[in-house]
Amino acid sequence: MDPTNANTALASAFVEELARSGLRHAVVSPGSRSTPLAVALWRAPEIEVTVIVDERSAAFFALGAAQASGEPVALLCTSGSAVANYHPAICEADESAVPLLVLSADRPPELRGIGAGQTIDQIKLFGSSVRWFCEVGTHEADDHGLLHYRSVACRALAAARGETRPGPVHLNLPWREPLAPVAVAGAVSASDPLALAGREGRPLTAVTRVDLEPSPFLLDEMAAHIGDAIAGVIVAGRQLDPELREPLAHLARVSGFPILADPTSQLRCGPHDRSHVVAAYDLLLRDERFARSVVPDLVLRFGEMPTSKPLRAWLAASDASKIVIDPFGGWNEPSNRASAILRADPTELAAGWAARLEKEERGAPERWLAAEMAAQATLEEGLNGAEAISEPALHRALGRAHGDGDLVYTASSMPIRDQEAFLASGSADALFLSNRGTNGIDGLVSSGIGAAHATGRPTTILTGDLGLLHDIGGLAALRDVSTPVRIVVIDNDGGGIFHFLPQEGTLGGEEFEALLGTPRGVDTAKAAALFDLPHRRLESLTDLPEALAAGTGLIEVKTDRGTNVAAHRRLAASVQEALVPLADA
Ligand SMILES: Cc1ncc(C[n+]2csc(CCOP(=O)(O)OP(=O)(O)O)c2C)c(N)n1
Ligand SMILES: [Mg+2]
Repeated sequence: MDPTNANTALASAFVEELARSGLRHAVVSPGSRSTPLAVALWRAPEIEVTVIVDERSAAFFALGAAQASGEPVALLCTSGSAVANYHPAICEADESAVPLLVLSADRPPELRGIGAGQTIDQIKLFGSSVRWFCEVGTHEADDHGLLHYRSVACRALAAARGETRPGPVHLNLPWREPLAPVAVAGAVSASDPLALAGREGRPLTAVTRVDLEPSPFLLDEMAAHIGDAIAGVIVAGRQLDPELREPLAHLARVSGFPILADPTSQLRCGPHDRSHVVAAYDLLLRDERFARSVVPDLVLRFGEMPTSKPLRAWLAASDASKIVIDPFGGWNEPSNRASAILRADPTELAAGWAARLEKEERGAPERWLAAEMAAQATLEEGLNGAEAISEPALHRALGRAHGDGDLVYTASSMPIRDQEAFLASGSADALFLSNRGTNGIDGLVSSGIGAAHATGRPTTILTGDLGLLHDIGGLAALRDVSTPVRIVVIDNDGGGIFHFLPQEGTLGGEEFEALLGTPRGVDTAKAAALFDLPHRRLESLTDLPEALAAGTGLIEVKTDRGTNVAAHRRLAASVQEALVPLADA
């Protein structure tokens, strides 16, 4: 505790508790009102501080760091509109259950609402997006005040880590002058040792986690259902825990269920047994005959609902019993058709069910696996070695280029959809992340850089050109990051995704381009130059491994919005053709 004055005492006691509760990373934006906390964070040896000027980018950087590490990251900014810039990332953290601790400095109550400057109403600014809001208040550095700050720090981190759902927490902290650490004699009047120093080496109040171990009843009951199913499937959507791979692969093997694995489930790629992984489900389920031939009677979904529209429609159309495994207490069920949501640890469920079913191991899901093989062979033939760079071919090539330990952060819009449709299953032990809570195209550059920084993993960010433009200032954070961060800019000069929508046909070409296509002619080379970053333009997909190996920089990949839709349709049609012999068999 720093007794220089009341503010330093309260701020340092607060930060002491954060550090003792396990906080290791804070992202701070410059400002005066936040000085007591900024200095306390900066001086805490356990906490690494990253300084980012733009609060919107800072919040996305923290979001990426927290998502990739699974640990809460603190954000600190000054009062006023600065705080409001956190809002998009807070929405994403809420929807994606990412632990963030948002600390907004504020003016004290007597300076609010009177035109005192740089003051807005910060109370509950983020509405229902935060797990907990607390107006921490103004306090003396007495026993009561110091214990309050210590206690709020412990509680805030526990709430961010999840009780039971992780997410953002907002603490509003007003400070009176002096904001700088100037000495004020007699400012600390506390005498209780607990208020003055807390507990040596551990938090004032340690908080245990909610136990998610499944009951034997749940394991027995569901194992029986799984054993009874004749056409079950496992849907693996976005989730971050690589520990789920082995037990889920085991469950697939003994149950004879395929795993329809979104890349961000971490199940599509990795060193685990991928014998039951179906990567091409999006293309396969576009074929109505195939979709009808694999109507499921039981669906076990781990992680979020994948993006694929054909998958969603196929699931909605079936009468299967749909079981959602969602440990976090959210309502992760956009179809409104689930028959149960199981609140238990996913790895323990998968392992427990697999163990119970082991004795009656079933045959492999031949129809699915044959279709997967046919689809992958068709994609390989159509895309591997393709002369021209196309968006599907790029994702195929990226799949071959990702290495063990890599982190891949993929933008909403077409990159995440193409990755889902075209990335083949492979052995690379990479971590696939995205901001699919709100599907925003904002903050992607910052999120990816934050994730790289927090994990030290070589990182590949996949973004569209408008995605880059949206968070171009996020590139500034690269100056403090030593890990390689390759930013692949899929440059189709505008919003390629909109060409897949009915608006493309119903609006006139000019209107479509003005309102949706929105070509902005962003010159990736000049963007790189502004931040003094290496830039290279990819002329052939065979150069991709070399471009990635070159380390931090922007890799520009030019594609064409105009021909992209037709290329997608051609690939889907050739996959359907490849399925014809299977249907006849
Ligand atoms: C913050 C935010 N603003 C607007 C949108 C709507 N939107 C979805 S995709 C898209 C275009 C993205 O273009 P680009 O990043 O170049 O990717 P492409 O579609 O070309 O793959 C827009 C504006 C959004 N999802 N998020
Ligand atoms: Mg684009």
